[in-house]
Formats: sequence, structure tokens, C-alpha cells
Amino acid sequence: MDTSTLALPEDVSAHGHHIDSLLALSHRFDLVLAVLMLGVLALFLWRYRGPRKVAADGGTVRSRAVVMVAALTIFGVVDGTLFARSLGYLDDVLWNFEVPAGHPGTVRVEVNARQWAWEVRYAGEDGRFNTADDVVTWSDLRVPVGVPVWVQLASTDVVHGFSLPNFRVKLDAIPGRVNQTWFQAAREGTWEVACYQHCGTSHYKMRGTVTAMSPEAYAVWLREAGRQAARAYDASDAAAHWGWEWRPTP
Ligand SMILES: [Cu+2]
Repeated sequence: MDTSTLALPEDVSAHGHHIDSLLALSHRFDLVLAVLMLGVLALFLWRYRGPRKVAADGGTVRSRAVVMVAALTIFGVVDGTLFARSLGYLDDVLWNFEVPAGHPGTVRVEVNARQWAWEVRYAGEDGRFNTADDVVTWSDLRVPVGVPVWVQLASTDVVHGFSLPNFRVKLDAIPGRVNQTWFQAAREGTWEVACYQHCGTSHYKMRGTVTAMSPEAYAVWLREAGRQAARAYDASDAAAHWGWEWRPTP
């Protein structure tokens, strides 16, 4: 059997290992508890084998106390540990927008989800969104390696799910609001942008690519894309001007 199909997608982000280690920790807890519980079950099966008449007596006060203490201890240790480490990840990484806000090289992109594509908008040379020099791509997200990429996300029709499996990114695209997240590419390459909400008949087509490039290659691409965008710009095409003023840090 090909075990790679059971593994997580390759992590190519700077912070994805936090998620992976949380999952691995969760699985280790599962394994220990499963061995423990199945072991006790097997032990009791063997110990009390053979026919006998048993009347349920509800146990003694002491046996009930043992069960309660064991259950609460396991809950406290397992769920408490996972909860604390998840909060740490949220505080340090996922909800810590001071990182992209404070980094001079941060790339800001607006992503608009629609049936059935991802529209990606870069501010262009004026640094402002929804202006004539914006660079807009179709299901083609380009980012430089090694700097934070700050994504603000919306939808023009239904709820979509913006997902970069190789970057451990998942964020709902919801009509009428702007959600945000950030990530950072650790190496160059091209991977999948997927929609994780069933969003209509052609949901399966809602795939794009995310390409992490060297900063130099990214700069060259952005300049060329900017020239093309200027040529393609049509002030009367209202549907093309879906961008918004960059939202302040939450
Ligand atoms: Cu979708």
C-alpha cells in the first residue's frame, strides 16, 4: 500500500509544523488511550471468563470515585494539553497579525471567491487596492518565499472555503464580510489552492495554484503582470472592481 496517501500533504510553510505537531500529539494521546482501554477490556474478558450470574449493583462508592477521578484526569491531561497548545498557536501565529503588520516585506493580497474561481488582487505600485493599477489574477496566487503573505478574503456569491493544504491554511470566504489570515512560504514551488466548502455544481473545478517564487522572480512577475493589468483595465466593467480598501489590523 502506498502510505504517502495516508500522510498529510507536504508542509512547505514556515509555521505549518505547529499544526502538524498538534495533530501528531493528538494521535499519540489516541494511541495510548486506545491501548490502555483495549488492554483493560481484554484483561477483564480473561479475568471474568466463563458462565456466571451477575447482578448489577452500581459499584461501590470507592469504585465510582476511581472511575470519576480517572475520567477527569484523562480529560484534563489530554484536552487540557491540546487546548493550551492550540491557544499558544493562535496567540503566537494564526491570530498574531502583528507579525505581517510589522514586517516591511509583507505581501498583501485580496482574494475574492466566486463560483467557481479564486480572484486574487495585488495593490500595484500605488499600494492601494481597488485602483486602476491593481494586478488581478484568476486562480493564480503568486507569493515570494520568506516573507509573510497577508490574505484578506471575501466572496461574491456563496460560502467558499479558501484552503492551501501545503501551508496549513483554511479560511471561510463569506459574502458580506472580509476574513483574514496569513502564512509564509518556506520554499519555492507550485501547490494547490482548493475550495473546502461544497459551493455548487462545479465546486470540484474550484482549484487554483499557489506559486512560491524567489523574491527576485516575484518582483519580475509582478512588474510584468502590472503592465498587463494596465492594458486590460476597463473602468466600466463593474464586476471587475470587487476589491476593497485594505482593512485595518483586527
Ligand atoms: Cu467554492
